[in-house]
Amino acid sequence: KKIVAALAALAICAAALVAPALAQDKKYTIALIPGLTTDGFYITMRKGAQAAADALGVTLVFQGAPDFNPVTQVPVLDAVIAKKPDAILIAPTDKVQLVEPLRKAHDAGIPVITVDTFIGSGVYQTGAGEADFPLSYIASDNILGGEIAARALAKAIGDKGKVYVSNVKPGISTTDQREEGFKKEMAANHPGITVLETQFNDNDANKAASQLQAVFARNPDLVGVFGANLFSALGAANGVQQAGQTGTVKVVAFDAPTSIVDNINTGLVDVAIAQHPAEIGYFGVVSAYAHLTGQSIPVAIGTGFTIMDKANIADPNISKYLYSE
Ligand code: T6T
Repeated sequence: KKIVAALAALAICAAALVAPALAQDKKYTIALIPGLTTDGFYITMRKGAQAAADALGVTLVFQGAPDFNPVTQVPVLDAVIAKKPDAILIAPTDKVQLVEPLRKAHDAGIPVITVDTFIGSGVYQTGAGEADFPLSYIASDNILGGEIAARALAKAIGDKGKVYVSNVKPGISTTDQREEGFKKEMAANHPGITVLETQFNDNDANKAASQLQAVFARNPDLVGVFGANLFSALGAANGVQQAGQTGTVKVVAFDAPTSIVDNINTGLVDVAIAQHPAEIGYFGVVSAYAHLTGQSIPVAIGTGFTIMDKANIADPNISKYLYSE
């Protein structure tokens, strides 16, 4: 009996010694679901996420839909949940429509962190509301981004005239907030500027270009446009060029694909507001890993902007924030 008891005690001690080592050696799998796969913003976010995954010995799975749409994103999310990753990082394509699909992950015990966009109000872990279950929100301050855009456009047009916002579609937290910040700043501090009705392009640059020309046809005194994300901005800029209004109709662009450099240098785009998507991806993976290994994590992490224009775009400390392709 004594021998059995001693052996059992030994086994418990051995297990205690081995268990922490096993926990540390566990290879975590973290899934990153972007808004869409073919967008320099999310491609750059993936790079940052991969850098953190490599540093931490985590397996990163990047899986997304080809367009920015809840109808195509939700099946991707379902497929990811079925594979039971240790954590999910996701840029939800709609504030409301992704709540229930993400709750499935939460109910299955998979921690959820949202990157770039949020669900519900974006204020998580409050115990209030139906969409506060994600652990953290890691993103740019998009209201501030809209305000920066408004100030840049106001400066470019001498603080007077007609402008409008080229936007994706209502319901996306980021682009809704950029429009909100833009309009708030214009209303508060730029009385000489009239903001015309927003044009929604469904993330289709060609549509944004046609809309620019239609708005210009109705308002030949149009002086500026704010493209509220990468495709809206590229499309609006193309529309300005096609209308033969380069330099006359000023363009402020959110996001910084490499093609923006030419557009800035030729004067088609006055200012581009680059986000720091690699930072978002990096801190997304670090936060998920911290949570999985028993650390507490911030409920929100804000990343910054780099404002690009003709005067600074050649500076490597600025151009390093251009997105990857
Ligand atoms: O502007 C980014 C992102 O922040 C937004 O949520 C959706 O559009 C982009 O991915 C750019 O295309």
